[in-house]
Amino acid sequence: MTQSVLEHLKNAEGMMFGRLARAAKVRIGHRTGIGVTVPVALRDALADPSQRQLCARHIADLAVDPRIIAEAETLLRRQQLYRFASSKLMAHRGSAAEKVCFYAASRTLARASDQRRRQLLLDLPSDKGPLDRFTLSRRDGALVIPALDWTVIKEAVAEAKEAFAEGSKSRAGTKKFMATAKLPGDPMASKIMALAKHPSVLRFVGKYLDGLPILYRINLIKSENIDIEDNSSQFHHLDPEGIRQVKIFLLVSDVDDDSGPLHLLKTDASDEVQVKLGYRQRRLPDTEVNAIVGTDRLVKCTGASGTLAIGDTSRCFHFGSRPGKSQRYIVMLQYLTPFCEEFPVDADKVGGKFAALAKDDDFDMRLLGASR
Ligand SMILES: O=C(O)CCC(=O)C(=O)O
Ligand SMILES: [Fe+2]
Repeated sequence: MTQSVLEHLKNAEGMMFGRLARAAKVRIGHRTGIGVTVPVALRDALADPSQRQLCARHIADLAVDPRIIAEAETLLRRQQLYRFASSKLMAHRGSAAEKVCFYAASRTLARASDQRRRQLLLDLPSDKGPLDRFTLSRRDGALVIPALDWTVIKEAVAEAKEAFAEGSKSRAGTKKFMATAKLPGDPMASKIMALAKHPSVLRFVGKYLDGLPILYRINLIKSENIDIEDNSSQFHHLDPEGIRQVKIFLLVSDVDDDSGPLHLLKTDASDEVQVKLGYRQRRLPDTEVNAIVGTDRLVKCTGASGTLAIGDTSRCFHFGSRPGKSQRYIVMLQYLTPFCEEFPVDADKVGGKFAALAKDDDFDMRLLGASR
């Protein structure tokens, strides 16, 4: 056999082995004493001082409370991988420090995607839109932008009103106090999608998330505002998808004190609550939160139709849809980073509601989560 054929066979074998090994996770995983499989890539990365340094930089980037950073750095130094290697465990049971480690490790492992996403953000067409005038600050993580005189928003509101008029279906069994309506016909051609994908909106979200975000989900939500359901999002909570995300709530109807407005507790205050309670996923009564940080830094998301309420719902405690005199109609746009617990630490593909609809180009695939 010639040299090149041998080479070819060796490469093919290597690829095959890689694929098999990926399919049978255990073979490339390192099993810890408590039954969590840590990808070898992660174990190796954290054994390498330069990779650990990169992790530390990503942790610093998050600008979380110094007490959370200190705890995260200790976890990394001790390489207590089982504490943050499993995305499912992290999403539902992780502490702030563990989630910070998951994010930093995932971002370190996906360095190429990190760089590419930052570049794609810089390459966005520069057609400025009104959101270029605003910044979501890391200190607040919450912002209300009163109704702008912008066609893109007006058309999205009009489309949402039509969709709600066509009927909404109750999410029976799950959240009885909320119902959802469908995006019209071809979701990719909708006005709501045009808003969600507008360069000005992506730039705004991407500046906060450090790169082209993943547009993960769009929900048209009608809140009945009649009943209170125990242990629901009507009580203070953090969203489980990761340590950081951005949700944009477009108010379709006018929202005032009587229509169950969303309330967001700014990040600095929310961090204090997390530290004080050693918070892990659960719902908190107002009294517990108020006793720690009061209500000065609670942002009430009211406004006229067309208002944008924006929040990092993974960093900011929040609640909404409490009983009131009127119903609330909103469109929720959810943006994630590819380094959050919604996706395994070593995933190539990520996913999301629109992943299957992505065009065959790098930008669209990354934006819709078809690739990391
Ligand atoms: O405004 C609400 O009803 C709360 C919504 C919420 O918790 C969320 O979208 O994450
Ligand atoms: Fe939430």
